Amino acid sequence: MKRPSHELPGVPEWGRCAVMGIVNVTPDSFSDGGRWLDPGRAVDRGLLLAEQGADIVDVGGESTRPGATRVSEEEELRRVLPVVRALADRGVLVSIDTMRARVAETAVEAGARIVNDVSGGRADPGMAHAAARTGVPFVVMHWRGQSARMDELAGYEDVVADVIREVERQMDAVVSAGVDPSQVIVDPGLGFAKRRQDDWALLASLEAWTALGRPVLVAASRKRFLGELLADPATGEARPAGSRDAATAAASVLAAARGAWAVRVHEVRDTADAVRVEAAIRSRGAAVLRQPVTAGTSS
Ligand code: PMM
Repeated sequence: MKRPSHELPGVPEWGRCAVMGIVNVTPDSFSDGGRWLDPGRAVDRGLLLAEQGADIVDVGGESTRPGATRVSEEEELRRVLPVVRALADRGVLVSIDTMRARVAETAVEAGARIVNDVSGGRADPGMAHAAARTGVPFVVMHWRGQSARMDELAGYEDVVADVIREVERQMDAVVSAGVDPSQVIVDPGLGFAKRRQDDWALLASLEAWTALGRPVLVAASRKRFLGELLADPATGEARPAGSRDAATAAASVLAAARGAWAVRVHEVRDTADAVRVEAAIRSRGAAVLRQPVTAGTSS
């Protein structure tokens, strides 16, 4: 399958699936809550992810795990701004993961170059206008409601058709608010108001997503459906979040092979290697053969 190519202003075209590394500056995210709450540690983490092959570092200050309660805007700003500024100053391409217009705009002023809104502009009525003013690419993720009640909202007749229809409606809404259509990135929102079978069906339907003609972001990393797949056969207990990275890399590289523009992951190294392997296979080694080869090295 030929890889769709997309020009997003201010964002390079890597010629392969991009890798977005996650820095959650939160005490309560589902798999890494509290680890990067200190701004200095969060910046170091972002720099490490970039060194390991992240093309983009996604900085978020509010957990969206099922059942999470919201933080204040002031607190969210306090968490993310120093981290966005420091990473951007060091040349990292930063996306800001927020549902709030003011956080998005302030983060772009501080150097963020993509706005990643898990609500696709639905949570804050000012978001689409703010995203339009910033002029940076805007992620429209499929979303039905706040995390505190999103599990109740998971009901579909045909999950792929329903989710795509709802995302298309939201794309129209943000474009009506002034977002340039060429700046829209779409995301099926794995785990957000989805049952596990919904997540698998969405991952199996990436062709329908790329057919929207927009870059597709896929964020399977460490999510519940992977933990349930890998449940302990003896106890039935889901695999803990921190032990889902091999499954994440597998899901991510398969998404890459089916045309995902980017994959969003907590641990970057394996996925960064895997998307390079995928690109090398797709190009029959052309990308690799352009690199200098040292004679006699076969191991
Ligand atoms: N998932 C989470 C947070 N941000 N952004 C996008 N675009 N897509 C997602 O699926 C997504 C996201 C929740 O995961 P985390 O709490 O581990 O970051």
